[in-house]
Amino acid sequence: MILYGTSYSPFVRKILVTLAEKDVAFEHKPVFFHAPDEAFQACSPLGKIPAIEEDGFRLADSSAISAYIEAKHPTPALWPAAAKDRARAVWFDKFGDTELFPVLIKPFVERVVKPVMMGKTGDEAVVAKALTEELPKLYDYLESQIDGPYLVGNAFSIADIAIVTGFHNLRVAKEKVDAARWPKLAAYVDATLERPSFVKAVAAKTN
Ligand SMILES: N[C@@H](CCC(=O)N[C@@H](CS)C(=O)NCC(=O)O)C(=O)O
Repeated sequence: MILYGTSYSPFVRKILVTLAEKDVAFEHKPVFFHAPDEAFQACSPLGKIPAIEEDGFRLADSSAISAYIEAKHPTPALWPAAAKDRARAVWFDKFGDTELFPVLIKPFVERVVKPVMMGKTGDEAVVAKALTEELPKLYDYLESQIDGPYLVGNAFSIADIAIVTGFHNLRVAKEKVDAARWPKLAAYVDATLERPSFVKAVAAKTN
């Protein structure tokens, strides 16, 4: 399998963690989104990362790719089987991608992507608003959902991957969850980022 996408991307990191958890061999091509690479473009109709190719099969979107890898490499299971657990895993995957990511990524965009990668000035007002107004309600919700090491059932799952992936970018932007206000979330994020699969994914090539 070829995996396209820089490991800076939380969505690419979902797949890097998934492949590490399942010990699946792959070739990593750490392109940036919209890279003018024909083979990558053929895999990603919207130019987004991640995308994969395997034996001529091309697929984009971290959730779709996760479903494919799960079906091909079922052990260890990352998509729970029990009805309620499976449904909650879908919910957290979606929540992570569509609600948490767009806000969690703001400090990284303003403090790393713009100044370091684009030569532009980051906007600290955007960061402040994310940290003080937008993230707290999402953190309150997550704090209410954490009861043990895993978000869903008794095992590490796609729910944990999808929720925690963006917190690495927050760390790189020099911010952390306030452990005094959200103790369960802070401890859960730290412990999950220390999993060998996350450590390996974070060390993967950025370009
Ligand atoms: N739903 C997609 C989202 C992927 C995504 O938005 N990736 C970002 C990089 S972190 C991207 O490619 N952005 C370029 C764009 O939105 O045009 C997934 O789960 O893979």
